[in-house]
Amino acid sequence: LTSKRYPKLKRGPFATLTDADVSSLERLVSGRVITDKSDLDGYNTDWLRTVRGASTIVLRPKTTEEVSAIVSYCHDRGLAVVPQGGNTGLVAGSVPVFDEVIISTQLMNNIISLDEVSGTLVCQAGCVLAALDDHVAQRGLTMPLDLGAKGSCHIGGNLATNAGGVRLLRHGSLHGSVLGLEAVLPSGEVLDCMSTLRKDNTGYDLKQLLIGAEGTLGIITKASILCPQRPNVVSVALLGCANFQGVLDIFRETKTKLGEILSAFEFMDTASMEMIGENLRLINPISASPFYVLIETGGSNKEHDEEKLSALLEGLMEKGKAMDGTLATDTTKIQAIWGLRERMAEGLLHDGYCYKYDVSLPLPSFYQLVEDMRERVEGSAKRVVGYGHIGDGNLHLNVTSSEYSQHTMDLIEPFIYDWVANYKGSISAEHGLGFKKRDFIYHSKSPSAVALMKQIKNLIDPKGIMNPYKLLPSK
Ligand code: FAD
Ligand code: 2HG
Ligand code: ZN
Repeated sequence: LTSKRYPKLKRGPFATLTDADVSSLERLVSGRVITDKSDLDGYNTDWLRTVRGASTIVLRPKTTEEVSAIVSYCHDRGLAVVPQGGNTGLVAGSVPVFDEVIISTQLMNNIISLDEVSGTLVCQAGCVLAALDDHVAQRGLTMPLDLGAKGSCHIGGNLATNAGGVRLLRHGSLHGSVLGLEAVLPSGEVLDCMSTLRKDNTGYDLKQLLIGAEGTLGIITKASILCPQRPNVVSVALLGCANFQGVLDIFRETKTKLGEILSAFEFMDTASMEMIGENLRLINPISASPFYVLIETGGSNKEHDEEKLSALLEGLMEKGKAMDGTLATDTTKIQAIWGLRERMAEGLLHDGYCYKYDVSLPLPSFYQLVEDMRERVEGSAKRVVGYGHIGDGNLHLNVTSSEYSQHTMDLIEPFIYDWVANYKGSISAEHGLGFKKRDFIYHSKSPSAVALMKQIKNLIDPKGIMNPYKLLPSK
C-alpha cells in the first residue's frame, strides 16, 4: 500500500485492523472507541491542516492499565499505533500517516497529587497544560512551561515533544523539571520511573529517553513535575527597535539590569506584527518599528521589580536603543501584549498555506536567515515572517502562500536546512521532527548519533509499531 499523498512512502509491514480487532479493542475500553468517519476527521488531521491520515479507529483509555492492555493487543497483532495528546504538534507527529490505531490521552486527565512544600505535581498524561497551571496557581505555584497552545496541549504531549515555550529562559527545559515518569512501552509493559525526588543518581536516567522521543518509544501515562513558585508581581514591556543589532543590545542590557526577575524575552519582526494586525485584527499599541521585543518580569516585590524595569526602559530610551515602548502591569493589558506574540501561529493560518520552520541559531546569524529567505522566495510567497524565543536562540521562520506550491517548497527546502547546518544551528529547536522533518535529522545530528538512536528504537520497539514514520529518517 502506498499513500496517494506520499507516493514515495511505503506502508510498514503492519497488520490491518479487522472487525474482530475492533470488537476486541471495544472490550478493553468499552464505550470509548471512535469509529465514525466524521468523528475521526479531527484526530486524523494535524493542527496545521497539512497532513491527513486514514485511521479508522481512536481509542480513549482512562488508566495506565487500559493503555497497557491496548498496546499489548496491538503489539501481539502487529498493529501500528500513534499516541495523540492535544494534537497541537507542528511537525505532524501526532496524526497517523496511513491507518495507525490512534490512542488518545483525552480522558487521562486526573491530577493525582500536589505537594505544596516541594512543589511536586503528579498527574496523568492527558491533563491540559492550562488546567494544570490553574490548579497549581491555587497553591502559589506555576507550571515550569508556558506556550500558546496551553489551552489544548496535554502535558504528555509536552513531555513527548520536550516543548520549550516562552518560559524556558527562566525555568530551563523539561529534562530538568520532570522528576518522574510512567510510560507504556511498545510491548505493553509498564515502565515505572515515577520518582518525586529532586536528586536520584541511581543508574541510567531512563525517563530522559522518553522526553522528546515524540511517542516513538512508548506512551507516557503519568508524570511528576517540579513546579516553581508563582511570581506574584508580573509586568510586561513591549519595545520597538530600529535594527536587529538593537534587539541583541537590548537583550544583553535586559539580562544585566533585570537579573533574576527576567521571565521571558521574545522577539517579532515588523512583518509578523503586520500579519497579526491584518489577519487577527490585533492592535499594536506602539508605533511601527522594524523589530519588537517583549520582556516579561516575574518577581515577588512590586516596588523593587517596577523600579528595575523602569530603570531599564528609561536607559534604553535614553540611549536610543528602543524607539518606542509600553509597559503593562494589569492583567488585561499584559494579556493583550502576550496575544500579539502567542497568536502568531494562528494568525498565519489565515494566509492559506504555512511553511513552518523552527530553528536554533547562534545570535549573530539569527535574523540573517529571514533576510536570505525573503530574497530567495520573493514573488513566490505571500509573506516571510520571523519571531520567536530569541532569549533561547530559537527563531520561528514562517513562509506563507495562499495555497501549497511545490515550486515554493523547492525554493525553501533543502536550502533552509543547509543554511542552518552551515551556521551550526539546529533544524528543530523545540517542535521536534515528527513526520515532516525526520529526513533532515542528519543536518543536526551525526551519523553515529542517528545510528545509536536506531539501535535504541530497535531494542525498545523491535516490531516498530510505536508511532512509525516519525522522528527517525526513512532511509
Ligand atoms: P500532540 O500534538 O498530540 O503530539 C505531539 C507528539 O507527541 C506526537 O509525536 C505524539 O505522538 C506524541 N505524544 C502525544 N502524547 C503522548 C504521550 N502521552 N506519550 C507519548 N507520546 C505522545 N511547542 C513548543 O515547543 N513551544 C511553543 O512555544 C509552542 N507553541 C505553540 C503554539 C501553538 C498555537 C501551537 C498550535 C503549537 C505550539 N507548540 C509549541 C507545538 C505544540 O503545542 C507542542 O509541541 C505541544 O507540546 C504538543 O502537545 P500535544 O498534547 O498537543 O501533543
Ligand atoms: C510559538 O512559539 C510556537 O509561538 C509556534 O512555537 C511557532 O508558529 C510558529 O512557528
Ligand atoms: Zn515557539
